[in-house]
Amino acid sequence: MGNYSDDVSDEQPSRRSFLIASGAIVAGSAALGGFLAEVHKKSTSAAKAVMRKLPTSYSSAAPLPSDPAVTIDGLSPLITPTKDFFRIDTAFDIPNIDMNSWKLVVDGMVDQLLTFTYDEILAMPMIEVDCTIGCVSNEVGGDLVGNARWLGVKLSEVLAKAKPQTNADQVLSVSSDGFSAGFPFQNAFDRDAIIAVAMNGQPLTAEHGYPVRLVVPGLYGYVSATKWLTEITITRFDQKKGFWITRGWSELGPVKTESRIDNFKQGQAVAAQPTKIAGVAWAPTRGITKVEVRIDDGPWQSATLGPQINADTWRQWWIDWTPTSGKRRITVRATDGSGYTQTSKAATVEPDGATGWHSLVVNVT
Ligand SMILES: Nc1nc2c(c(=O)[nH]1)N[C@H]1C(S)=C(S)[C@@H](COP(=O)(O)O)O[C@H]1N2
Ligand SMILES: [Mo]
Repeated sequence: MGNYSDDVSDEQPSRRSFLIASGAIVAGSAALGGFLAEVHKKSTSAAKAVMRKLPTSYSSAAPLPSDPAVTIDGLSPLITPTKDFFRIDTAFDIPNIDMNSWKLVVDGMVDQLLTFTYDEILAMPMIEVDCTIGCVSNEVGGDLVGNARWLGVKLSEVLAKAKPQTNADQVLSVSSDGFSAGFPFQNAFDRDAIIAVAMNGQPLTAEHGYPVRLVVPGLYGYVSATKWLTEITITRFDQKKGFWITRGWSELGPVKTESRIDNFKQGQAVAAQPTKIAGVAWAPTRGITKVEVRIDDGPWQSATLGPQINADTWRQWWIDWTPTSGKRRITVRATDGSGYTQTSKAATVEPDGATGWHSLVVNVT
């Protein structure tokens, strides 16, 4: 069993964040379809969160292994600090939630309609889930992905209480600001999907969905990770569609197998002396079994793999490298637990996630 501090501050998010407006969920400089509006803004209207005490008794995840990033410069940490965790949503202003009236409703094709207050949710049995979540708009090599330790109520237990009807095939989650995301009904039961109340040992920040959000391992955020959650509707794909589905994105959003070079940037100057190439790879629900690195058109070399917390989390990797002078291309590819190796074939983020190898050229002098 784990423990949380009772003394939770109500610090407000103030860092610059990615905010995405009408059109396409894409961050970075790439515009998609010509109707992208990307906004960087300072959050000012975050809910003055009513920070309740988190449960002190729950089913803990295993202790975290020691983090190789401590000794490898530029490698992503095993757990992404909340302040560094990417943010993607359609909200110009973080919903200002009145905790006196906030409720979570489970409705739709259920025999038993359910309603929960925040305190009622906090009183339910909870599990800790280590899980990498990612955005479908993440370009190859991009940073719209992060790994966190979440705490929440098992979605399967809540849904079971609602007595879903057998012809339902979709769980559609809705937020206080009208965003919605739907995924196959069975995915509420075949993985550790949770109604999350905490991230990295603290109540969710306003930016990341306070008071509660969904976390569903293996599914992109746009079909699953609803923040500022207010309603879970049991329905059918042929009856209701999530926010992005009517805007050209794929109905199903399983996270693709990805790998990324963390410690070198395109065009970077590199000294011709022994160093390491390092990064992360992820294939939530399948896990990472192999990462290979290639210099120029040389042979693929197996990288050392860092600890795998579980199959839902990313895995760090690194390999020794003694660069020789000139322009050197570094390429990485990962293989997941199903035996699938990332394809070299490049696909755009729309409609269901980018493919291709992360590859960049550095200038060795
Ligand atoms: N209410 C709400 N929840 C949302 C979204 C949104 O626009 N509104 N975007 C989703 C998308 S596309 C992603 S990738 C994740 C990102 O979660 P994060 O901002 O906590 O990293 O949130 C999901 N949940
Ligand atoms: Mo996303």
